[in-house]
Amino acid sequence: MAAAVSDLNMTRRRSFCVLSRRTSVSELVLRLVVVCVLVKQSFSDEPDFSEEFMKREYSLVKPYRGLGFSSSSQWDLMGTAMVMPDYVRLTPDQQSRQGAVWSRIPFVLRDWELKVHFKVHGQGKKNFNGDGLAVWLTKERMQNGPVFGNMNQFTGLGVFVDTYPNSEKNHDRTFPYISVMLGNGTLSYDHDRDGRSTELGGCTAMARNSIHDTFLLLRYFRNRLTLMVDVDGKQEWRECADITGLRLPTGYYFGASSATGDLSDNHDIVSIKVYQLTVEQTPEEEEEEEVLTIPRVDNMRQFAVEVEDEGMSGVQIFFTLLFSVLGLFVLVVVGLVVYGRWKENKRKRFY
Ligand SMILES: [Ca+2]
Repeated sequence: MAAAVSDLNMTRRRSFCVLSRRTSVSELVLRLVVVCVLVKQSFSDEPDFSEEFMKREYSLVKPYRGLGFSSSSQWDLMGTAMVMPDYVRLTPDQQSRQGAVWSRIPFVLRDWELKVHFKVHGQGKKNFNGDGLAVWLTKERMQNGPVFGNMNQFTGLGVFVDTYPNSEKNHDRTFPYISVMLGNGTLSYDHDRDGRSTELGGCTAMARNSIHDTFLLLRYFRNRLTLMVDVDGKQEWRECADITGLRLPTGYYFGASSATGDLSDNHDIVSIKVYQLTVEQTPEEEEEEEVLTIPRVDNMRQFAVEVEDEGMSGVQIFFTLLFSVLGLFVLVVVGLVVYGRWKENKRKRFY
């Protein structure tokens, strides 16, 4: 995928050189004609990636040698997570399990792409399975908790492959549902509502018990986060969420976690591949660069996220004006009546 993106996105010049060589024994003349045609292929509406490649130190790929116990390994295992020859099993298809795998190295790249090959499968019939898995890029690591086996009120990115509809109100969406959340250390993921109130975007993806390989892809560049999925065996990415103005500090950790409750599934990670995207920055962008300590989204109102009301709505203003005018009218009428009575009393006293 990364290579494909690179091919598409790079602005390149290709030189086709046609060498026309005509050799004749009698003439002993060698003529060389070089015709160079410069073809400029420009995809100006696509990002200008001039370089991109997999970063091994942040990636989790086969063979998972020493994973979790060797000091040279870049990953830690937690809970029920187990290394198998072809995948890392976060939880088996058994009740009440929690497992995770966490990168040991703080991630410092600014623009990147993350491709996760995962597999969720089990014996349970549809909606008798759970709960799903999550992929993380967070400040915290190696914590137990209620959010797919990780802590709540996390700081950073969480991508949830939610395979069980906890909220009864969620009849309008089909599960498994993949969604993104940006935690700031105080925001809570509401498991009973499948994280709906804090969701920045998401989509349905039939990623459970699939006969195809299932992938998700996160791309982050120029403060824009795109989530894509490939779960239908079509070898093409389908856009799932697109969030602009998302500001994420560096120095966080990649991880993947999962939990089962009364319902269960096998939750497996086949690979986590991290690619560096080299995006040329404009001088303005370089100037704009700020020291970020807390992740945030510039405009939360672009999502269906509950935000505090900052002022009165148009309807509220209308009714406030209406009642003010009515109140003033009543006061004037009462005043006139009182004045009339007072004047009449005064007149009576004179006679
Ligand atoms: Ca759920």
